[in-house]
Amino acid sequence: MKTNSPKQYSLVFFLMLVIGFLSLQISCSSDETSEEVMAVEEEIEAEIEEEVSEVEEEVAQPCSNVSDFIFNEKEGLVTVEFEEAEFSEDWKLKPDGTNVSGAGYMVWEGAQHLGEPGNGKARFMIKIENAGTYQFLWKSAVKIGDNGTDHNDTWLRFNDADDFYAKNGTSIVYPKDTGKTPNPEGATKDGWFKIYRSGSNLDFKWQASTFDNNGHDVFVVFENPGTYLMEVSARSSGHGIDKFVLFNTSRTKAEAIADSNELSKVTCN
Ligand SMILES: [Ca+2]
Repeated sequence: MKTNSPKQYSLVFFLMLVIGFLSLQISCSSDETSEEVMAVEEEIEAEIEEEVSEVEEEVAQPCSNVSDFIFNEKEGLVTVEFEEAEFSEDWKLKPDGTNVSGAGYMVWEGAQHLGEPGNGKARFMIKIENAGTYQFLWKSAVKIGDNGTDHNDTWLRFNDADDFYAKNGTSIVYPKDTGKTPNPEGATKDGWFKIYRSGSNLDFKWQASTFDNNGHDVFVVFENPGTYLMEVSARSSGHGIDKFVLFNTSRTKAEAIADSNELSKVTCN
């Protein structure tokens, strides 16, 4: 939350004194009509507002610690460079590749955790203004070997959202250990989905599926505006992740993954 600094308060107090003094001068002048007085007052108020907002910009501290970042949804879109989080040491930042954005991509180079989520965790705080159902997608690549079905997945969880599920047509599944059923085929545990990409083209592409051999799209429900936690944890080594988006189902996938989209505005926790 932004707080006003003593400098801001003293400036505002000073400006209030100025406007009070000027108002007094104006009201004492018998030559001015009341319309002119109001016009002058409005002008002074506008100048003060401008001055205050300039000071606010000046004193606003940029987020210096990546673990305090909050990514702000706007018009139904959340767009985040995956490397914009605090990662444990076995996640490596790689700047190579022509099909990536930002500082590069993150890839897990530690031991594989195929059945055990929660290792090598990274956290993203997401601030939602427009409540609703959002689809999740990330842009990822296979960076080890030449098989599109290995080294192609990472764990994902939204524990404090109102719902987290995957859907293919009329089939809806929930992560295991949430009390909700049915659950997908393949790895799922403690509220985590295994999120994979598939296909023989191993380069970065937008896909986030769960449920083995029956790709279900991944959705999160935020029933109220607020700040929510997205967690990622390591599964396959060699799975490189560049960027992710969450998009309100009122928006299209094409709109969500457009390269021209601005990154979500970052505020501090
Ligand atoms: Ca990136």
